[in-house]
Amino acid sequence: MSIPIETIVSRITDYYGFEGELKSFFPFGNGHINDTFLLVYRQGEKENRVVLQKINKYVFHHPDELMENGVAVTAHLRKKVAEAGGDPEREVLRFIQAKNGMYYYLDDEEEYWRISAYIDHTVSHDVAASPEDMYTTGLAFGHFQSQLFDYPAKTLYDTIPGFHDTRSRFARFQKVVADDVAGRAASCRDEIAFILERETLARYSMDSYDRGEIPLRVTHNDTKLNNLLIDEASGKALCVIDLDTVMPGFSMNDFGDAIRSGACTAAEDEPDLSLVHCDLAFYEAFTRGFIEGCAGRLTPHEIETLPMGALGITYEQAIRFLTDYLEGDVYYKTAYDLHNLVRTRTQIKMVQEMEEKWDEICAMIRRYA
Ligand code: ADP
Ligand code: GN1
Ligand code: MG
Repeated sequence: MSIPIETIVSRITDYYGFEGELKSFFPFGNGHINDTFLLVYRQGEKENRVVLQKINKYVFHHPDELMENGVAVTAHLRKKVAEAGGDPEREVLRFIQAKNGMYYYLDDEEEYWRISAYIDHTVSHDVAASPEDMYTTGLAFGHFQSQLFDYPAKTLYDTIPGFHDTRSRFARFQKVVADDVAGRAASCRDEIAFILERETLARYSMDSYDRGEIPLRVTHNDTKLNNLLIDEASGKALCVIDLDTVMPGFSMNDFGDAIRSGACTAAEDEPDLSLVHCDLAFYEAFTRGFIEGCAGRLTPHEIETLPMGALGITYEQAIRFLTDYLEGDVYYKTAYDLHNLVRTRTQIKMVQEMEEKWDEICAMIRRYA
């Protein structure tokens, strides 16, 4: 039995020492992992908004380590933004410290709750509106990687071990298909076959790393379009959020996940596949921004691997959604029974289109190398 949210909010208010009257609170955002709420306090004319999140313990086994990473990484980012003459309050996520100095509240059921400052007058998109949007998104995610270029990677915890080890995810997928615990395998034979036929895609990133061809960097690892806040007034990318998976990783995966989500013409769960396409104008605009944002730090070989990053991470996402469907929806939030299967199909469609347009994509990347 979980504690009612009203009780949690009231305890949090006290624990953090928020002043004023709690005007309202409501579920917020479109994340698939944590439970997110916006809390609005009013003190006279002033309004204070904060974001409350329950950290998903099924996904993150050590929320204390995750918060230690988050606090350290945001301190580093704040320093970089200040040095560049930016506004750290708007350009960097800020976790709020409770009265006792802790960065989370642990409830009686061992659930972890944290608070971040709400960055107002921003929006986040599930689908990109224009190539120009994709260019600023690329700049932001590339710049994020540049800002972490000198971050001591060894000091970060792996918040999800093997997160983008597609090779291991493939092996696990084979087992999940064989076990078929939810009795759903018969309903998705074509999708299973599509994934099993492409084991080489599962091997690419980890094999490249093992051969010493690509470096390990500090990366975001979850560069989905809606993990970026856009300034409402200027329409420019403002702040990279959802920092729970910032840890050592490959540049191609950050590139890839943003292409997977941002170069797609429809939502990740669009049931009508005729609306789902990989838009090359969006793809190219993101590439231009990303390479510019990385500010010369990518090696020539890393740039060459970017299209494989997009293809590989989209394929990995198909594996992840289908794994969850076969396991009975234990990982991602879902709204209906077939949700994870519908999501799998959009990823498969994106993989197919990237394969069809492969030569064109590689020629485009070469122009930016
Ligand atoms: P999840 O891990 O579940 O994806 P996120 O940290 O991405 O959770 O938060 C979910 C959504 O909430 C984001 O996509 C964004 O729209 C919104 N959001 C989260 N934190 C903030 C913040 N500090 N300011 C404004 N919006 C936020
Ligand atoms: C999750 O947390 P959110 O919704 O931004 C997931 C990503 C997936 C994405 C697919 C920690 O992202 O890896 O790519 O869903 N995050 C985690 O929509 O697993
Ligand atoms: Mg998110």
